[in-house]
Amino acid sequence: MIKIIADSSADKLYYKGENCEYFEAPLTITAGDNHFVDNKDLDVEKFAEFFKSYKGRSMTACPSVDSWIECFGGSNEILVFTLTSGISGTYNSALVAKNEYLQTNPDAKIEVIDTLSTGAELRFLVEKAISLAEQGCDFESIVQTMKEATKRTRLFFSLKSLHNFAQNGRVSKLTAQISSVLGIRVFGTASKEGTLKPIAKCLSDKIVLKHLIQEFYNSGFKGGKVFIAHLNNEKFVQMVQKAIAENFENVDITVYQTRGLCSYYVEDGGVLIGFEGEEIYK
Ligand code: X90
Repeated sequence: MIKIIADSSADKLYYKGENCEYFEAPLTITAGDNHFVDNKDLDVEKFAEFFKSYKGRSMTACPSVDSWIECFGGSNEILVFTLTSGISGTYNSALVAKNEYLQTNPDAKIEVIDTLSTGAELRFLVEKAISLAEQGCDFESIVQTMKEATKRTRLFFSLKSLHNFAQNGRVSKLTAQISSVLGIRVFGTASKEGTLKPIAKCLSDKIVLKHLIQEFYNSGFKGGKVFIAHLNNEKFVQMVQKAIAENFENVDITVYQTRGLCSYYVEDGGVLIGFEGEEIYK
């Protein structure tokens, strides 16, 4: 049984099939005395509601080494995807966990992939790896295919606030300023280096959509799976679904709500879009 593991920014929680099992190592969010663990027990609706009105300081922390090792347990073939090392210690903590696990399980094969992205792109990669495992591919070929896929997958976002990114020092002051204007949506992507890269400041959803579809073309998108994660923004998600269907054939779109960590960073109305293009990007 192959184990596929990601951090909780993949927003899938858990899966078990014929050939593989999937687990997530949770990140944590702290606001004053309130401590949230981004796992299945988190009430995401209450959590998001809490942060809508919370005015104090808050912070996040990457999964502990122990939480990774807990996910690894019981398997000798472990494929790990982490959110970008460009803005988080998550990849590093997974590497430390790998080395520790190997000391007690020297025969285990563990591959840790830094996706240089997060959210819906990470989810895309996880789903692809699961589907390869369920098709019966062996561990080595899944690792190979996934390393290649990671170069072509893309993430785009529309965010109405970068407040929590700025507060946690995960974007530059200059980038943070962009979103301080009310009503502005920051449209952007994960850069090649795995950092948050704004592309345009948009005054309406329609303008975001124009940029987004252009980026689908620029990435050489030729259909296939698309993952859309959002926090309370059905309206814009429907516009995106419609526009993708109008522009491309053979598209399979999965829409879902962000869970804890992603909800905290995208904030209310935030949307993440992940897919695989044809052009090598990373
Ligand atoms: O505490 C930690 O180590 C977590 C650090 C930040 C994690 C950010 C997750 C953001 C989720 C926002 C997507 C847009 C930004 C993409 C930049 C690569 C969703």
